[in-house]
Amino acid sequence: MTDASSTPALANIGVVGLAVMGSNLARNLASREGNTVAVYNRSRSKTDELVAEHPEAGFIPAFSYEEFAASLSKPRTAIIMVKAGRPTDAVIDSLVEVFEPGDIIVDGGNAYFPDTIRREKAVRETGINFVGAGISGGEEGALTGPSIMPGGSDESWVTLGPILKSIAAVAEGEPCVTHVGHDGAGHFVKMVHNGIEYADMQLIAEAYDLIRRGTGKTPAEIADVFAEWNKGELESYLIEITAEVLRQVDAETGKPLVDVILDQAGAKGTGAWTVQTALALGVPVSGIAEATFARSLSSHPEQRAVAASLPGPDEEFRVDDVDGFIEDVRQALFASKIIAYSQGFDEIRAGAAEYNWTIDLGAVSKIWRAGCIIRAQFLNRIADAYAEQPDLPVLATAPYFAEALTRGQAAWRRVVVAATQAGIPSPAFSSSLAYYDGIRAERLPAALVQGQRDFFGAHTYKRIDKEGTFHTQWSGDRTEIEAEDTH
Ligand code: NBP
Repeated sequence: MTDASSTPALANIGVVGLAVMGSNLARNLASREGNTVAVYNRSRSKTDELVAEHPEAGFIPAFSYEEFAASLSKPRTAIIMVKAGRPTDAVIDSLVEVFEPGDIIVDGGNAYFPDTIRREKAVRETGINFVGAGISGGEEGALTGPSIMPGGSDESWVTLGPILKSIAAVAEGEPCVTHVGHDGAGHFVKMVHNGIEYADMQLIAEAYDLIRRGTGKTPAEIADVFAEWNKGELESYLIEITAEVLRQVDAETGKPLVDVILDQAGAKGTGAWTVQTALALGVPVSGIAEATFARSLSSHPEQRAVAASLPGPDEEFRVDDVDGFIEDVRQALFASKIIAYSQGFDEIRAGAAEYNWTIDLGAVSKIWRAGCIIRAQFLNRIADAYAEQPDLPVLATAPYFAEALTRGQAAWRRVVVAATQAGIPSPAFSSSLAYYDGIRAERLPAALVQGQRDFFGAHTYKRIDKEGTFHTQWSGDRTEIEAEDTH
């Protein structure tokens, strides 16, 4: 007979790294039925604090990697929540020492997906499963329910799936987690999520700027506009918090807070990763790129100070029809948002093809409906579009989005024209419109670019009227020859 009191309880899940994200995730895990959570942190004080402050969680504290491994039931499953980069590698190396084949190591930090591919490959050789999981929703999401994007093997998903489902946000009864794909797929999708977030935020900021400068409305009045928009097709967390930010008054000066915040936007790098990856994959994510560049432009005060002397339009920008202009901006925002998401999903599709991942784009849109920063009703329409046609080549052409673009394109053009004439920068609005016009164009001036390339580099071209690859002998008699396409 076993004496239960002398058998130490084992945890079904462990968390390594108990700074704000890890401790909140550990508390979230402990609050769900069926979970017992082992916790470990490099410096003991964080572990002691967490355990003392949350006796209700029933944490099993560990003070060495050996103790941590011994406190976990098999297959051992541990989520790492430490600083991305070297600290993550250090923790993985330590866990590999004490774990056994079949155990599961999850990196829940913000890793760059090529690192995750590398780590998965190395850890797999030991027989241990390695899962890179994108976790979105910040501190609050970690505690109450994030959107989770795990990669890794099918085997690890069997054990990990129910645990992650127990802590994820819930949208319309469905947990916001899915097995995105193998090795780095989860962190790849999380990266693109963040890129889309950059575009969404920049588009909202441009809408605010145009309304403010075109109508003279105060930030608090514009907050009302956003609150109203949040009742319609633009309904989303980002629109909701925008209204809150615009309504906020600075206690010290009595001014709108937005007017006393320095206009230099920061970035932690995931937008840049999304754009760099898109460039490598040859996917035009112009909305995300412009949003990322807009943050960079804002953050060069020394350049902005000297460039401030350059001229703009002479006349002050004021619209006659305030309500009509605001509705135009709303339509332009929705149309540009459709393009940003369409481009983001295009990148995920291209990434899946490049790295041999099977990614269900509809499932990805569904797990973004709650818990993460870009959560919105709109994502249901994306899920519908991929349910209808899983191999949809351009998301923006799905019936719901095509109808919205048809309805909104005239307003979108008016807004971009007005912004251009008024000298108000709207890089995300205008680049999204340029993408829209580019992708729908029957014929592009790319033909001329091919001619130029053939002229200076003999890069060859194809013809519209016959098969084959051709080169014109530009320096000689300018005859065309059929060429081997070796460039
Ligand atoms: P931090 O990113 O600030 O990392 C601090 C943690 O890393 C501490 O537990 C620290 O231990 C541990 N650590 C370091 Br630093 N070097 C270590 C090493 N060599 N070995 C073992 N542990 C080490 O924590 P955070 O802000 O809670 O973020 C955790 C992860 O979550 C990061 O990857 C971050 O990018 C990501 N994150 C995501 C979101 C989101 O919204 N999804 C938000 C914020 C953060 P110590 O106490 O001994 O120094």
